[in-house]
Amino acid sequence: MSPEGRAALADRARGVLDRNRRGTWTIPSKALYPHQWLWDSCFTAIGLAHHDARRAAGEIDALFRGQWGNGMLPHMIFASRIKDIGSKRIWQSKRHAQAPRDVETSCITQPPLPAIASWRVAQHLPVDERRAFLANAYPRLVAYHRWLYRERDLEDRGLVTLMHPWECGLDTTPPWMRALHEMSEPWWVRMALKLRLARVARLFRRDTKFIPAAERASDGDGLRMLALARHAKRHDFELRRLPPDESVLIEDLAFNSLLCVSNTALGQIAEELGETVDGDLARSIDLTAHAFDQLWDDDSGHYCSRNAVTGDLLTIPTVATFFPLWAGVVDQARAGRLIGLLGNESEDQGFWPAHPVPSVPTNARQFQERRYWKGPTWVNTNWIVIQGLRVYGEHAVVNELTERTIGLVERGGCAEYFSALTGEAMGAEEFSWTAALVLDLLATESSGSV
Ligand code: 9WN
Repeated sequence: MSPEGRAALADRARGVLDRNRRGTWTIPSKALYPHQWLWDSCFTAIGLAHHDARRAAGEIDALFRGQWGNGMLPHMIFASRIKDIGSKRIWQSKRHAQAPRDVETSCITQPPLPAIASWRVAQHLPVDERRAFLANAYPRLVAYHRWLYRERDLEDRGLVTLMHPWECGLDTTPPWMRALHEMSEPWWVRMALKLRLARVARLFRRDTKFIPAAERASDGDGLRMLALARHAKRHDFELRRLPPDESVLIEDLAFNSLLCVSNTALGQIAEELGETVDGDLARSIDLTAHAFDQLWDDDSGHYCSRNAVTGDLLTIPTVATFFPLWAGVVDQARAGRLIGLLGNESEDQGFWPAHPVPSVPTNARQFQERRYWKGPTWVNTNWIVIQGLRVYGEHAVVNELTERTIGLVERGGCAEYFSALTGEAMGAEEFSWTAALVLDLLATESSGSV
């Protein structure tokens, strides 16, 4: 792409982030996602940092509005002026003593990117502002990481357990959806599915009002996710209270990989501030760095999520298999197997179709070209894969994947996701993390620091 083409794309991306701005924070997209989401805001801040570091810092500070007294950062903070009663009713956060009083939030979390985003944003701030920003963020980040280990790693395995697929960010990813199918369903879900009433339930869904139903969670998956949220609510969203045999409890690969990267960022922030991460938190962080061995399936040559109750690996392949690379915890032999799945030379093209990297490999039985997290290519997951390839010095694949990702957005706009087969743009339009991460890719590429 020519320098003019790049500048024009950066302008378009900045335009999306400006239109999606809501005061101190940014919505993921106008019609479909009018609130603040945890990992979306982190991606947004990472991209914004190149152009407006103060706004990027404000984006992260705005996330702390939602922090619970126990340290949890919720996956959503609701915009006060938008009704969205259906969605708020799932949570009713103000019933919880630990929840903030002045904003409504969800009661579960999302991939723990805030320490990573804080560290990256800080690099772009003037020295005095940088220190003040990090000094404010640090205790909040420590409280969040402590909450993750205290409340979600009950057996000190170094792996955090999730109670709902909305926590993993890749919501309808096949391993989670299979686990959800295996759970016994409440009578109303069974009845709705049997009588094909799920279509009626669609009338109450927000997403299918804006996006074709074939590109979103299926009716069955949608109902089961709703039922699981209600189940978690009955147990106050507390892992220690959830009955293991009636719940879906997963040590999620994507989440734990990002936690591992985030732990490193937390350490960097501590060092800059002259602080030390110690005690239980330091011990847990060390356990996490060594826990990925348990998530490796040698037969398939993939990393997997694990059922936290049975210990079974969930072996359906997904893009998350590449995430541990970013954490730098993969030995050379395994890294070689994983990286061998990417690039023009790869023998197995499932993860390298015309528009890589699909959320599920195209040759897997579970691959669905158009459906949300069951096949399409997403810019945020490509960006994560690129970070991992950089750690392992794979410059050729980094450049190739960066070019292809930028190309998808140049042709299709800042869409939520893209067909891995045709590159067609799908999902929400003007999607913030697509815009922000393309800005980051363009900036990193032009600085030559691949
Ligand atoms: C539920 C906002 C969020 C993303 C998630 C994505 C989707 C929400 C939804 O949108 O999830 O949290 O309504 O489906 O799966 O990763 O953070 O963009």
